[in-house]
Amino acid sequence: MEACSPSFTQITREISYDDGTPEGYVPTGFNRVFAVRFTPVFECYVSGVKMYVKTGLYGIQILDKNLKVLAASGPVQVRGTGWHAHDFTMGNLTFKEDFYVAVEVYSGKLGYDESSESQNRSYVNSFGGWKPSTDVNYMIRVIITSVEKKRDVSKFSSTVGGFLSREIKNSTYVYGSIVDLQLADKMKQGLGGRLSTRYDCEVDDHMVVVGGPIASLVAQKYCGQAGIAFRKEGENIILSISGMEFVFKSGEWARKDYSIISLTLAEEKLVLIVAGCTRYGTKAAVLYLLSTKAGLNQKKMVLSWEDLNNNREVEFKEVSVIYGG
Ligand SMILES: [Ca+2]
Ligand SMILES: [Ca+2]
Repeated sequence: MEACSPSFTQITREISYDDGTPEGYVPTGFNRVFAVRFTPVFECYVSGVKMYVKTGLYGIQILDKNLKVLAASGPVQVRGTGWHAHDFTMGNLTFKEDFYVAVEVYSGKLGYDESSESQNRSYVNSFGGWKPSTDVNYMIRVIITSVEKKRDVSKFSSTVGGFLSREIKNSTYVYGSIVDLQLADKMKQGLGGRLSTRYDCEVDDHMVVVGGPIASLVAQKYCGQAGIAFRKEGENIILSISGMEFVFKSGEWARKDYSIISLTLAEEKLVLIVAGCTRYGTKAAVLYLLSTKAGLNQKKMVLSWEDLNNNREVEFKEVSVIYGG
């Protein structure tokens, strides 16, 4: 299970297996194709190819791990000796496993590196068959760009009920205290999903944030984005949302509480906040979701709990919705 993965950003990297200086050049011949096998360090597409060549005419090919040609470009006219970079954007071809970049020499010469240890990644195709070139590293490099994790946010649920019947199964529960962890576990057992492995830990998945911002920085961040605030005033805690305020009075500990259930879209994921002013309110919201499940067509709701039977326990029948929007 993944936890605390950083927010995703696109990365571009050059992969090279030579030391940058040529010790020689492959001889010009008929239909000679030279290839280097690349191992991507992350799922990527190819965005550019570099080759160390002399003046001449060259073709470039991208091949899969079985040396089947997937794409080709050229011929390209190159002038002068040195590294020549070519844009080679193929956003539709992505690689997780080894692939090859081949340079076809129509005229001119491709450099090879002998002064660094052979990486056993160089191959030559002569007269129709690929053979390893064990002693050299052909001077071909590739520029890769990580595959961006674009999600289609238009297909996400827009109501709490939709989220409970769909995305919650692929969500991670985030919590800031042991009490909230126990409630998150209860929700998980009833509604699906997985628990974060660590306290107060941001994830890239859809999230269910259990508990309020007083115990959790993650809750603080997403409450802020959803326009929800829990603030302390003396011993009291004030929940404010959509211009309304609900006051938990410290004298009503384990007797009364208010809580929020709120679904928001943030950074290409859904975040369901389930939080009370105290642990009792959080439990009230969890019980409400477990009992009501699908059918909730709101985005945000304020719940009120009152310990009607005076047992200092939260029961579903003691929970009521006082605002929904
Ligand atoms: Ca060298
Ligand atoms: Ca009770």
